[in-house]
Amino acid sequence: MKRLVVACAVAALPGAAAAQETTFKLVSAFAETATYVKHMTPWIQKFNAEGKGVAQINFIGGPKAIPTFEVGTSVKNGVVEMAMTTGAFYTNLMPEADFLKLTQIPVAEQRRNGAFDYINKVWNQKANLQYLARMVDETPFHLYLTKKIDKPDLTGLKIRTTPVYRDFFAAMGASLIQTPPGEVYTALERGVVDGYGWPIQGIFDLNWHEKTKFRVDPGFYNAEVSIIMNLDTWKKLTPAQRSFVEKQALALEAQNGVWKKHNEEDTKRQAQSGIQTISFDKSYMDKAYDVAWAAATKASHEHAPQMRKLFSR
Ligand code: 173
Repeated sequence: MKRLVVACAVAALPGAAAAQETTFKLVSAFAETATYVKHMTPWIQKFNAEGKGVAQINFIGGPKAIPTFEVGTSVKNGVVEMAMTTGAFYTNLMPEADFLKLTQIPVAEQRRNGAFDYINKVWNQKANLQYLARMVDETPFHLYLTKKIDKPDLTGLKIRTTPVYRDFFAAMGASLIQTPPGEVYTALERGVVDGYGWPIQGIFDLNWHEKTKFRVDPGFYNAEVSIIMNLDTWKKLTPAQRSFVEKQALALEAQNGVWKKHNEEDTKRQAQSGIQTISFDKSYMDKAYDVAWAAATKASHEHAPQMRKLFSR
């Protein structure tokens, strides 16, 4: 009997230590060479340096570890505890995921006006996710083409899409082909697509500029890339771990000012690499929002109207 008690006490020790420090496996839905990963890496280093004895992040890798469109499900099910991804990649869990592209106010303001809490209410209920930090913000999407157009009409063109652009490009008459980012280059190279949607920043990451001839202006929506966590993992954290994670989440968001610089640099670099711009008027952008909110309202009567109120200027 005495022996057994001793054994239990010893066995309890590593358990107690583990409750102090927890490790989250994190995957990226974007390739490891992406600017988004480069932006996140120093954040993880700082997280781990400051989180000794509290919480650590173990970066597993990009889409080679978990395919882009399966990342959301993997976090929902707890296969990994965390991910860097965008809502368009996990609409299989809930249509609302893709509504984050429609935010017209920066994340700091979303935290003040209740949008952030609303997102978390939906993310918790519908996808077993905790929405932790938005790390790409105030960055428009654009349509990129290999062929010239002289009006906003994509009839006869095959365009690479994700849920972000689907309804807008379809409304302009495009034939749509959905691919993860990792397949865009090959699709362009083989002529499978005549263009693609992507933010203003990042087309150089996977050499798409080599195959791109035109960018259509203005941009539309607001590219969202965020850190999400499995909700069970979140609930199990001690108060100290939770406040540490929240502090790090805010620190990551505080760096969102860099996107303005990245966006300006990439705009210049696109021009330097010979990409011409095709410019349409503001009605092009207005149509992008109208089409997206109409689709959102259809997909979620429950949440789209309130999200629209909280996300709009
Ligand atoms: O893959 C995409 O075009 C996409 O949906 C996206 C979303 C946010 C940032 C970058 C790309």
